[in-house]
Amino acid sequence: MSYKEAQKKYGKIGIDTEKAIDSLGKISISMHCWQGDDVGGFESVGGASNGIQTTGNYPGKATTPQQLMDDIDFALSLIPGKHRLNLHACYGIHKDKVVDRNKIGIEQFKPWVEWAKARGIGLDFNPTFFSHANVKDGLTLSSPDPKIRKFWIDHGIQCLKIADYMAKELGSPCAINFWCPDGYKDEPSDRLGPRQRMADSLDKIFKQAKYDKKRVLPTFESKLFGIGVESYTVNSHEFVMGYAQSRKILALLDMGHFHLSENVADKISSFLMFFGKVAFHISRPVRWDSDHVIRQNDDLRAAAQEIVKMGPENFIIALDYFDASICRVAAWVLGMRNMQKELLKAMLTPHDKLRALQDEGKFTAQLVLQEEYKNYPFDEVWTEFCKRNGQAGDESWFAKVEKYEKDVLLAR
Ligand code: RNT
Ligand code: ZN
Repeated sequence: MSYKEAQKKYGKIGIDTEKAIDSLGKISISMHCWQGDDVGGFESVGGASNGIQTTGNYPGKATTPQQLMDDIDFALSLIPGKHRLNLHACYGIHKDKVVDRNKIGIEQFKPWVEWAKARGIGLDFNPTFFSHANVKDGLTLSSPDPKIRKFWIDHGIQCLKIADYMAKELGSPCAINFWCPDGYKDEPSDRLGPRQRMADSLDKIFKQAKYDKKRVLPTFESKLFGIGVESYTVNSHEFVMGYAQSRKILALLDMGHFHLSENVADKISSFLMFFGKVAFHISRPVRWDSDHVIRQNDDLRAAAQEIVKMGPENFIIALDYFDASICRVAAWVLGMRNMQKELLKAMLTPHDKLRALQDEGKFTAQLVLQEEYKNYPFDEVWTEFCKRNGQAGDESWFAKVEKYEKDVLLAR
């Protein structure tokens, strides 16, 4: 089938494929730098720890800022459209001596800002509350030790300054996400204390930090459990919802941070109603892991459908997964394209028509059409979108990654 024929077929169900292609081109996804080196960062060679874990030892990992920048550039060259980069504080670029987290500043992020400026792309940011000796007994901002709390409060304050600098320099709002691993492996005796200390520490950060609220968007991420913190996480879904709502910041939903049988997409409409904007970590949970490379599965489909129905402009869409067992560059490209594909599929679905069937109680027709529309000629529209963005719609990008792997990654 040609694009023209597909366009006609979609036209019959009231879908304008040109409009869909246009809208998809306007969506910038925040690509996570940390897929490039297994959440390693540039402070030490120790790798990810204290609440973050990767598995696998695939060769070719970026170990210097230049290598990571090269890999990101290469990945972006295979993804249609214009996107953003999501940086973590542990990716600061240090000169002779590593500046500790409570002292880092814009100096360590100038090279990234220059990199982004030269490419005309925006940056998002994250304080790094893990992979550090000051994660004491698994706790950061909720630690009973005031010295530990102070260290991490200072880190949060510095990071907000850095985010403000990024947003100002690049003329693009910067989302800064707070995720802390704080929690306990076994039944705690006190569930309230850590949460009170967490709220107090966060309040201190947001009160003391200097940043422009118009260009810096703080988001706060919840989690059900992690490996080693199976019994209690301080920043549970309820805690994060309550804190974010009362402090007028955004709550962030990570698709991998709920019970496996929970429908994360179902949460979006409530978030939108009460926060006005939804921050999202697109990920894929498998058993206990929350960070597999995203696939075009039902969960991603459902999330994309909600995003499109509620208006993509109301979302901060950031990817969050890390797989150290496969080619890291391929993982980036595949995940970004999968997200775009699901968004496009959602744009090619006649939601008004389906909504009317729901309201009229015509549930048989609703079910039948929801299923039949899944097999409409999406690929022709996707290929056209890619073509207009100078990309191939099929898997031919992978041969380029294989060549890059042979020439660049394996030569490291
Ligand atoms: C961890 C959270 C968090 C991290 C990143 C690296 O479970 O999902 O978002 O993945 O900050
Ligand atoms: Zn996340």
